[in-house]
Amino acid sequence: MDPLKQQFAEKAADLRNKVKAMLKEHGDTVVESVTLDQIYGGARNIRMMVWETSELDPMEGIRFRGYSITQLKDLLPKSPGGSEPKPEGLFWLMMVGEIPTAEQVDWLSAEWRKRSQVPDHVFAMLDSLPVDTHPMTQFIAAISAMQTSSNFAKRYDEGLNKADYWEPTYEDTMNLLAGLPRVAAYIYRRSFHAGKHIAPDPSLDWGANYAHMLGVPGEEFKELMRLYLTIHADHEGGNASAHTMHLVGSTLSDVYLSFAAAMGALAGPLHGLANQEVIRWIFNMLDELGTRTPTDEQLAEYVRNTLASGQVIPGYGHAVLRRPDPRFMAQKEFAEAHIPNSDIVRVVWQVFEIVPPILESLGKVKNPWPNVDAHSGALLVHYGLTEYDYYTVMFGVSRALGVLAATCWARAMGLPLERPKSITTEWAQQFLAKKQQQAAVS
Ligand code: CMX
Repeated sequence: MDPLKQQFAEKAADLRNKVKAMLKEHGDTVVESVTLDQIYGGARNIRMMVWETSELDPMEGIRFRGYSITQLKDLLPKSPGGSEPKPEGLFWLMMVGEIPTAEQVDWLSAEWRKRSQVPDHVFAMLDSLPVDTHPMTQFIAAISAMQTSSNFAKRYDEGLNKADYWEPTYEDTMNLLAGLPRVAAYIYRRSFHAGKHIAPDPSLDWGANYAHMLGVPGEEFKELMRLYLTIHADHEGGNASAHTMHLVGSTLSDVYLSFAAAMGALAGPLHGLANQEVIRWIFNMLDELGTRTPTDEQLAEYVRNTLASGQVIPGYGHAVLRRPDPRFMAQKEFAEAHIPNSDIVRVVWQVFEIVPPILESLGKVKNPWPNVDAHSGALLVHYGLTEYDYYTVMFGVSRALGVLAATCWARAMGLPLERPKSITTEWAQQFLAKKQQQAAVS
């Protein structure tokens, strides 16, 4: 058994036993009650699922296995001479709960390199799609086409013991992660570079090799990719892509099909697609104003016009966070260190000054601060990756790390089919009427 799989198996067995004992003693403990506002309001804040790999605090932001992004930037292994964490390290941490050594991360890079072969039919299928098909549609189709390699689907067909579900899920996870940068880069090159593909470089780590296959030169962009792929990886279980992965995976659909479904959720403009919307919105604004360096007044007026036309300001607001997103701040720090004079980056920082007070003044926006998507596009544009329809695919490559690690945990813990209860409005009305009657009697 490989070293990561071995550690995972041991930790999973331990947690399974602990959870069993906890539920035996405390299974009927009430955690919290639920209001009608929450039921009608998108289930905000209802604790209703288990997600071991990360936890989101409204004020502090994301913690992966207890570690903040700032801590991870310090603690996770980096490439020689580099200062950004390698995403392989974060995957290891999410899988076993421990910061890996540089050797363990090198092992993982090599293991993914070894498994990175993608079946030819995936590329043939992509080539059969119109070249202007949205990159996320291509990505979802390609992930589904990769499903022909699923170990889990094959083993389940042959009759798989429940206790062993995690094992082929782990194998599928490793294979899918290994092949994903290749597929994602292929989509980029066929969509925007006349199908001139770039072969993988076996000397590079996972993030750097993705940067290389995209065709963006330079060590600085490779560093950006390592950071980007690390910070977008996971945001606890309730966000739309993670929750979709969890829900679909809970039917014992394999990780290829559940990840394809998760990417359908990421492709929505209120979720991951916001990263393309942000930069589109900024460029539309600059084009309309006829300048690359708008004044604060011009920018504020454009923001007010966007709101007046019934649209959201993309990249701002969050369902859980109530402070500037640490993932935004990590990208800002990268830009401050490497490209402080980039025009487009400066516009993003100016938007960061102007938008929050305007959103706050509406009196209804719970979080006026930027989220992860507010900064990423400007960094990519600066390094020459200007085709913003592609950006959500990059988010998806990163998100795979978290949702696949979490699915390994769900399989190992034997989490059951997810099936929450829905209500009708008639039920709500009758429920309220009954409550009023009871109150009148007492
Ligand atoms: N611009 C304008 N209005 C906004 C807003 C924004 N950025 N963020 C929230 N609001 C509005 C909501 O539309 C809602 O208005 P109505 O009551 O008229 O429907 C009101 O403020 C209250 O919303 P909320 O409770 O603050 O936010 P939600 O939890 O409902 O929604 C989110 C969260 C992210 C969908 C929302 O903030 C939004 O649409 N932001 C812009 C899109 C975006 O950046 N999405 C990416 C999020 C990160 C990610 O998943 O990648």
